[in-house]
Amino acid sequence: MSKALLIIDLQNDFCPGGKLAVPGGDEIVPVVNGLMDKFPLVLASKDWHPEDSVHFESWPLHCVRDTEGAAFHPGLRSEEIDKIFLKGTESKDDGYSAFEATNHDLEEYLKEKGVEELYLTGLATEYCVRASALDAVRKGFKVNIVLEGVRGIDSTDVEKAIEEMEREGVNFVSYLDLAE
Ligand code: VGL
Ligand code: ZN
Repeated sequence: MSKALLIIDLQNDFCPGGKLAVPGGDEIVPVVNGLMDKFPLVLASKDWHPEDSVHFESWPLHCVRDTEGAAFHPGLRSEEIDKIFLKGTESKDDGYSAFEATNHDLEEYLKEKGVEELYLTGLATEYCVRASALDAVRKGFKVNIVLEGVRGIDSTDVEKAIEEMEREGVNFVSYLDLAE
């Protein structure tokens, strides 16, 4: 059984100084970097919006495709990433889940690679991490979220999202359990 690390939207606009900053978003970079060598496959999603997206009726302008804000955090060892999945790419969709990527089909790709278990990290816990984790369990993958490797926007919403994900069968693990 193969495992993969999936890094959700660790992009400049979600880090302090960015257009839709997640508090402490950059603090997960060393955690994610430290996990990369423990997985045979390292995957990442990018929020990748067109400027005219309906998404910006609900959110400040962020992660516009091909802009600096949509680039990975400069501290991320992005050269270790095997494949990048672009989501939220259409004017009419939000694309919160990595399974909504349009440049590659994530589910198909994981099946091709024989991946049955995912370890999720990234931003933001109650939006794109949540949506990706719930999609993954519903598609039959075993899903673990690395607690130190995620950050959210609002602590009440994060708590609710964690309860919901636990109910749906998402497993929560500590970075320390994976470090040995
Ligand atoms: C996200 C809000 C808007 C996320 C993306 O990556 O969690 N959140 N777009
Ligand atoms: Zn977005």
